[in-house]
Amino acid sequence: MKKIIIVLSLLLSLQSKSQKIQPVYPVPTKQQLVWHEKEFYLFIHFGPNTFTDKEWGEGDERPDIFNPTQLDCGQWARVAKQAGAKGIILTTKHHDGFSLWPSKYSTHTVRESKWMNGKGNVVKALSEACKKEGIEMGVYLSPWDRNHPKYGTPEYNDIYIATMKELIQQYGPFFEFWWDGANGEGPNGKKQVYDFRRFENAVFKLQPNMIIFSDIGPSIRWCGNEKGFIGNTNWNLLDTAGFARGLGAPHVDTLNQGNFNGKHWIPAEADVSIRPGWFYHKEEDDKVKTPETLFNIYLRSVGNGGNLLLNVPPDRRGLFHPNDSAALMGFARMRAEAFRTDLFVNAVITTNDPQKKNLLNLTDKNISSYWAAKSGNEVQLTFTIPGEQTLNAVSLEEMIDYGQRVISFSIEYWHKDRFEKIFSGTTIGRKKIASFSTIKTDRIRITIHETKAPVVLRSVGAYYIKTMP
Ligand code: FUL
Repeated sequence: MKKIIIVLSLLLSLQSKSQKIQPVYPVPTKQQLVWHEKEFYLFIHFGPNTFTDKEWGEGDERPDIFNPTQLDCGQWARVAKQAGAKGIILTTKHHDGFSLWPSKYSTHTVRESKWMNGKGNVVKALSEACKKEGIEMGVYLSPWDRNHPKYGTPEYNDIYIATMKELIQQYGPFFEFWWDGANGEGPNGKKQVYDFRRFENAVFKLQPNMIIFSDIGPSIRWCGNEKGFIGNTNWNLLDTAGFARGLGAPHVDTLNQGNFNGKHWIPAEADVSIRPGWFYHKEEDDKVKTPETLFNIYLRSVGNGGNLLLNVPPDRRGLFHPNDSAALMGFARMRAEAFRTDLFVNAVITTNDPQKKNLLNLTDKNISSYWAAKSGNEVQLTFTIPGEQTLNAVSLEEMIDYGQRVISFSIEYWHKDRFEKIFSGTTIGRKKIASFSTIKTDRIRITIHETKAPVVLRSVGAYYIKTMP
């Protein structure tokens, strides 16, 4: 059996190679491709602000105020796993400079607090909990530090690098490293000139497969807002020439949509909090986003080809509040129900393209098989399903290994005696979930109007989402 599988996959790869797909550059790195498949993971903001009710601490908070009564990183990781999140990114140090592990390079850490008699270590506990649950961990380490006495001097850059090293070596590997864009004054009123080039080299040297987030990459970019909305048009490409991390980024609309002809593959990540604030505040207990709101965010982030980083802040006990956990579970149920039944699974697929082979790769649920058109624009794919079905969403995925190609497409459905348009779209990218008003039909036609090169699609599905926002 094993041999047959090996021969078959060899044949498949030979077949696809014989089609000689010319990549459209830039293309994602292997690491970025792995990142794209994660889709959804959690963010955790936790620290002195949780206890002072602030969003941005001043840096002069007494370490003793950090005193969770029932901290359990196991709960965070279990809930994340049950919610379908692929990992957790923790604010190991926010702008107030307090480190959630006993860093050698700071005197403002859990070690200086009374919590667990100064023996506690949140970073270590979370890294063990994530391993136990089989999810990944990432870290947010704020470059802006309102506590460190060296902040605002060139020496701080060395300290920041040493701190990253300490984190990665002791608690890594991490799937993602998060550089926040905020850059204000330190305790002495000075601002820091960050040496991001050195930071980047240091991280990649320590862990070459790391994904680094900042407003403009190098690996992934900010989506330009904190609402969780990535542009309906979303190019995974970005031009960064003339911009510098920490000193200025392209306009937020550009970050939201990418650059059509961008020089680098820097896809968008949508960071958003489940509550109005990033940190826990009791008075926001009844302002937790509903599963419906979260699902809408999912459609506008993952459904627009990026990843969703959803913040869930633990409370003063050091646990997720029941309202947040309930919303996460509701959100997971909605996703499971929405995408349980793919109405295209048994569809007969036809095309006007000369490439009539491999069409079933579009519905085989195998992300490494694909269908590559031979001709360029106005390529049509018609999906005929056995009997009429009710549906309101079509999901499309490009094989982005070969670059992002589709510029515009539309979806039509067979109504009475002809095709009628139900959706007009622009980019597809890694995933596009096109949603529209509910229709009944036995035929859907997708037309790729404009592409940079013949389209390469790996998946097309159709769904009826009962709770469409
Ligand atoms: C911003 C920060 O200033 C917020 O406090 C939060 O950490 C958010 C994710 O990024 O830039």
